[in-house]
Amino acid sequence: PIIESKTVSVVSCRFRGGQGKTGVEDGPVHLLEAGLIDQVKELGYEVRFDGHQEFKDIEEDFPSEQDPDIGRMRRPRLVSKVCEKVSQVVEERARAGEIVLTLGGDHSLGMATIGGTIEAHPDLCVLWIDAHADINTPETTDLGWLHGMPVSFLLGLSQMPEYAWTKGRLHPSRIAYIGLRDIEAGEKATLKKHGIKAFSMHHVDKFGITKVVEMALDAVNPGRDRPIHLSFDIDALDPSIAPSTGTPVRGGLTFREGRYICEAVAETGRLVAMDMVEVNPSLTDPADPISAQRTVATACALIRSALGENLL
Ligand code: HAR
Ligand code: MN
Ligand code: MN
Ligand code: MN
Repeated sequence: PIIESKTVSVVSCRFRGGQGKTGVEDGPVHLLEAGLIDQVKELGYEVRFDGHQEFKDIEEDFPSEQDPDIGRMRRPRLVSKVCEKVSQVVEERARAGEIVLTLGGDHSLGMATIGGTIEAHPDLCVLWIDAHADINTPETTDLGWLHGMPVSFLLGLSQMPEYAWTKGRLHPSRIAYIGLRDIEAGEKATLKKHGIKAFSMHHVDKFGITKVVEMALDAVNPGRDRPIHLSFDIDALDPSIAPSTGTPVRGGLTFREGRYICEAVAETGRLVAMDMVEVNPSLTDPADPISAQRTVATACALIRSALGENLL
């Protein structure tokens, strides 16, 4: 493979506490059942997978009644504790020089994965592929779910004692979005205020995916020499290809556009970490009995692309 590291470290996070729907904790199980590990080995990597991450203790310590809302934030302590743990695991594996592949679980995990990766790779840049900006703060969040907020913690825009471990080390100039189409007013203001590069579906239509990826990389990684963390929320894709997800939004990326983004990252040879999140196999359309299978297959294909499949 083009990517330097020979080892992909799979961090499976069966966690749903950052949002309200059951089933997203089964995402990793279905990805593994679909043969993801063999698919990655097939590409020439060693794979390190030593079982699912264990959150039982934390979940017992913070059942809903012992984890009251803070402001509008729901299950704030549970999410913080789980993410702190995941962050330490990701950091350790990134420091070992492995490509860290985190399987979610919901996207609150993004604060953990990127928070961990940036400790090992301080000059990190991030591509956040999503229908949503996930940059709400405790002040701007409407529903209070943490999966809509991780970027604000990564950038240090949200600070609270319960989240003291989040160091806010990511500079706003080091993250770019692709795929946005469901952004709240408060989030839009935050993006503008900090000059964050955000490419919505409008930009994908206007410029094409090739140009959009080039502009995104030019913004966060002009010399193509910085390590890249690719945080992929499956809901960035159109619901016709990835229907089994908690907050689908019409008018998303096509299968090829999604794969193109991943291939372009692989081509840089600088991928150090990837997240695949918000796959919820329990959300199936009765009129479309293979919706979960299709979503899982799409997620596997995106991962293979980011690891260099089909690059000549
Ligand atoms: N913006 C909304 C919120 O903050 C919705 C976030 C939604 N879902 C995700 N994240 N899957 O990308 O609650
Ligand atoms: Mn199942
Ligand atoms: Mn997301
Ligand atoms: Mn999303």
